[in-house]
Amino acid sequence: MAPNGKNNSMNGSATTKVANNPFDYYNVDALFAHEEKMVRDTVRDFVDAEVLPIIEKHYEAGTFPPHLAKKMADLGVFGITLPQEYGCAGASYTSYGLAMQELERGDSALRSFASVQSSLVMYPIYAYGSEAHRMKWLPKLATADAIGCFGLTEPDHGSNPNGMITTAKKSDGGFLLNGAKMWITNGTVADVAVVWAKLDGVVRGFLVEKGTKGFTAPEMKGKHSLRASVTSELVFQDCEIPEENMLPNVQGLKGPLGCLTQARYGIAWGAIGAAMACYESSLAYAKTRIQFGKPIGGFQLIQEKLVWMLNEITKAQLMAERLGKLKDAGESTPQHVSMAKRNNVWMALEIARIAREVHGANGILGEYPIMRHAANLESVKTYEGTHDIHTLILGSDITGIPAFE
Ligand code: TGC
Ligand code: FAD
Repeated sequence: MAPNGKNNSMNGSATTKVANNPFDYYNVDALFAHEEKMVRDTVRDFVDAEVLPIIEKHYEAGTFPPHLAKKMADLGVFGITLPQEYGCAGASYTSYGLAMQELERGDSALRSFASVQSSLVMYPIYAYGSEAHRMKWLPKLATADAIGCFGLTEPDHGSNPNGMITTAKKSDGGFLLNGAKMWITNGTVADVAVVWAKLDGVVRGFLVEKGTKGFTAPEMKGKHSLRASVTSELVFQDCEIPEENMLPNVQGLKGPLGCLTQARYGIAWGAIGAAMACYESSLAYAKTRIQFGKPIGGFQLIQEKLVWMLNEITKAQLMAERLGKLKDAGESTPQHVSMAKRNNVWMALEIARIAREVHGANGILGEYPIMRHAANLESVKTYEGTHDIHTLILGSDITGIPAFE
């Protein structure tokens, strides 16, 4: 109440609103369509019921919970924006974003799984594949009866994929693939790999099926980040690919970069989910942890941290919501996506670090989600274009002078 005895809030309950929905200070919710909120709430319930109770155990063990792939498929999150004729949901990009936000509130590994399956495997098959490719793979990938991976990065070519040395050479009835990819999410468990290689110096996409002669996908071990995600090498030694397994409808680096734009969009939303989890835990902790005879949430320095978190989450939500609208209208550019990926992942990682401070020593325990998100977000800040590469993409766009050359 204000000193004059009147309630200062326009709707009469500003503080109640925060208490009821600690993540949505500006009622961004009102900007989403009914179906979009339904998608978000369905994925949110799934994460609360099926992911949060088990994820820390899997993170510690360094395993992805395999049964969750089918459950995510049942929610319709794989290839969620693709047409229904291929067994997909045909939903809006905003729905896709909200689903990614909720998955990453659970763990970045789940959002990674969905990003790769949807944006890096189903999208190129849909956008660059033949009708036969679409019919063969999309329905199976939508139901998780097949798992996919995306091989672009090489041991010596990360930020600069155009330098790739993996080659495809024409052979009788197809191609021989030689080279290696590294850091490939889901490589070991994938039934199909979308692999980018140079054919006569031009980047082309190939569908490499599990069990193909000359193809192996050993798992990479020793990660201290994204521990609940499978990461692999892909090795091709005179790997024989049938002619019909080349994606016919794209040539050049714009093929893989077009897929990255789809996945980076999902990450821009997903990062908000990780930030929400850290903020929610911090707010609850600050209200209950007593030091110097009162809850630490009563100290100005802790309040500043909480306000900073909520302020940044609110800005990130508005940016993602606007980006979703642009994308649904077909008006977004890759640079718009770069800005949101760059900002929102940075914001989430900063929030995770500040959340760890709010939790004091308890912040390093697996009992709280903080260190898991912080460690995961180090990968998220690096993959799909590092923070600095997105800075340079934007710098090039606004000055007209590319810094890469
Ligand atoms: P550049 O000359 O700029 O572009 C080559 C062609 O591509 C077009 N293009 C794009 N098209 C669609 N979407 C985009 N985002 C695009 N960016 C560029 C461009 O118009 C051009 O087309 P055309 O018709 O003229 O040929 O290429 P560049 O070699 O100078 O590269 C620029 C740079 C550095 C920005 C690019 O190489 C880059 O983005 N590097 C970062 C690499 C990266 O993000 N790798 C990600 C690997 S996959 C991954 O991390 C998955 S993690 C999954 C998970 O677990 O969630
Ligand atoms: P580098 O390119 O070697 O960069 C090292 C540093 O140099 C960075 O700080 C970078 O910003 C900086 N730098 C590079 N170039 C410049 C420049 N021109 N100006 C200024 N600074 C520069 N890849 C896939 O293809 N498929 C996947 O499924 C996949 N999954 C991944 C999963 C995980 C867990 C991780 C960690 C990575 C994954 N990646 C995947 C690879 C990821 O995309 C690359 O790690 C990323 O693109 C960066 O490449 P790099 O690690 O080789 O770093």
